[in-house]
Amino acid sequence: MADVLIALGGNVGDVRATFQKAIANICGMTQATLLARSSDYATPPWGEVQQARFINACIEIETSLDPHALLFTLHKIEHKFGRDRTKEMRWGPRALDLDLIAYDDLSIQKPELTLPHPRLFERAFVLLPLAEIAPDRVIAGRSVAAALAGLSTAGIEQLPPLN
Ligand code: A4P
Ligand code: MG
Repeated sequence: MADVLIALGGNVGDVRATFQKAIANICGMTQATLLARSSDYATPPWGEVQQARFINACIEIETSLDPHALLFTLHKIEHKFGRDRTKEMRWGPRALDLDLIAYDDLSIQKPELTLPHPRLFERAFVLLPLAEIAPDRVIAGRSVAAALAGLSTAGIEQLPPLN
């Protein structure tokens, strides 16, 4: 079994409801156990594109799927919840983005799958939810909490749980 961290993001539609359903789908479709789920966070948009604020969260799962099969399944779930990669721009608005952050301590350097996620350490919108569930996890030689300490979390708001 592998211990896997997944980041969720979105800024189109009812993102928090999408997350709930997407997490159930991730566990069902990857035969995974949900080990931890962060709060949802409202986050200022990162990148060049002018767009609505995002909701972000992170989960930790245990699965026996290999990393490529897992990413393939995550893409299927993105599509199921309204994401159409042919009609969107890089770093632009989307209903659901599922990024593989870490898969055990595995290192992969391919365009279709880079592990750990190559932009993890630039992104407070990933590290802040991750620090809630796995502050001591060491990724690429750095603990999540230490990596977060070097970034600004300005404008990021932790949201109360949904009823
Ligand atoms: N890929 C390679 N490695 C991975 C991995 N570890 N996990 C490949 C997931 N995918 C990986 O991904 C492009 C390609 O990367 C895929 O075909 C996959 O095989 P994508 O999700 O289609 O592209 P993207 O999402 O436009 O690019 P990227 O770099 O993942 O950007 P983001 O950050 O996901 O962009 N601001 C806030 N506050 N919160 C956000 O969630 N998200 C974005 C979207 C922009 N600004 C944001 C947020
Ligand atoms: Mg992505």
